[in-house]
Amino acid sequence: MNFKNCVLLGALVMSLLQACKKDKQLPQVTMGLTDQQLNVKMGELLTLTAKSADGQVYTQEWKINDDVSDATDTLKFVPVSSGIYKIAYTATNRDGKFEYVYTVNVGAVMVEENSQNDRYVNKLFEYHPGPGQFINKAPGNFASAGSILGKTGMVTLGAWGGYIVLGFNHAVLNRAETADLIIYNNAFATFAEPGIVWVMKDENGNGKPDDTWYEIAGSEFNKTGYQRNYSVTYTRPTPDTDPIPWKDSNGNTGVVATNTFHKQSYFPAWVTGNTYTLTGSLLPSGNINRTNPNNITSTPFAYGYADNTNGGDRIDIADAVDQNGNKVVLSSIDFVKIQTGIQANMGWLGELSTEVNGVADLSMVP
Ligand SMILES: [Ca+2]
Ligand SMILES: [Ca+2]
Ligand SMILES: [Ca+2]
Ligand SMILES: [Ca+2]
Repeated sequence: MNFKNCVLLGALVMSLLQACKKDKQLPQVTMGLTDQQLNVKMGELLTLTAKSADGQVYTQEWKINDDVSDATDTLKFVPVSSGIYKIAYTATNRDGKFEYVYTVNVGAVMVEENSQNDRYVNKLFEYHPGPGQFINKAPGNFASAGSILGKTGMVTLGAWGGYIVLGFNHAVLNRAETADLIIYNNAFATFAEPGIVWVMKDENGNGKPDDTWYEIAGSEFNKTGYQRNYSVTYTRPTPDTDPIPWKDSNGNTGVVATNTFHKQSYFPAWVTGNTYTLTGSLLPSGNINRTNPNNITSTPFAYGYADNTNGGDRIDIADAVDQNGNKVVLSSIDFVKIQTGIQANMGWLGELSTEVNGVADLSMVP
C-alpha cells in the first residue's frame, strides 16, 4: 500500500468511527433522588429509584459498599449499623454506562448525657438480631434497641448470632480483681439464654467501634461444644411467616421454629436480601434440659455471659481474649457487643434468644 492509499484508508476509518459515535446512545436515566449526600437513621427505610428517561432497555445494578445488592430500578435499604455507606447505581447498554453514586451517612443513636444516666451505655451503633418470635415488633425492633440507652429497657437479640453494639460516654476501667460491667437481663433460675459479651477499646480515639473486639471468655470457653469463628446463614422463608431455615459453617441445617403466639414474620423486615449471615462464637448447649417437652429448661452457666444470671451478669474485663483465644490486658473499654450464643428451640417459649435489659459501668452503680 502506498502512502496516498494509506491516508485515504485512514480517513475512511475515521469517518466510519465518527458515524458510529453519532449513533452511540448511553442509558438515559432519571434518578428519584438527585441529592448525592443523604442522611438516614439506623433502622429507617431508604428507597432509591432510577427510571429510564427514553424508554430504552439497559441492565441495572445497585451496589452497597461494592457488594451487589439489586438489579432492578429500585433499591430498598435499611441500615442496621451506623457509618458511611457508598451506594452506586449503574445502567449499562452496549454503548456504555451511566453511573450515579450516593454517600449515605447513618449516625449512631444517642441519648443526652446527664449525671443520672452516665452509668449506662448511651450510644447504639448496631442492631443486627437473628430471626425470632419478637422480631419486627417490641422487644425486637430498633425502638427496643434504643430503649436501653441511658436507662434500663429491653431488647431481644433473636436466635444465634444476633447482636447489638453499644457505647459508653466514658471509658470503663478494668478494675483489679473485680467485675467492671453489669448487664441486666430477664433470666430466671431455670431459663438462662446466654449471650456472649465482647468488649472494645477505642484505640484510635475516633469515638467509633472500628477497633478490635475481644471476647469475654466465660465459664464455657474452650469446653466441648464451644467454637470460635462459627457462622450461620438464615434464609428468608416463603411465605414469610414460615419457620426460618438456617445452615451453619459446619454444614448443619435447621429452622428457627415459629409458634402460635407470634404470627408476624420472624425474619427481620429490614434485611433486604434473601439471606444473611451472622458470625461469632458458639456456646455449648448442655445446660438445656428437654426431658419435659412442655417445660424445656436452661440452667445458667457459671459466669461470664449476658442473660444468664437472675438479677444481672457481672462481667470482668480481665476475662477478655483475642481472636486466638489468648488473654489480653485491657486497661479500659469503650464499647460492648452482646451476641446470642446458643442455637436452640425452647418449645412453646420460642427460640433461645438473649435479652438485654441494660448495660452499666459497675463502678458507678450505687
Ligand atoms: Ca476487672
Ligand atoms: Ca475507634
Ligand atoms: Ca429470649
Ligand atoms: Ca431471656
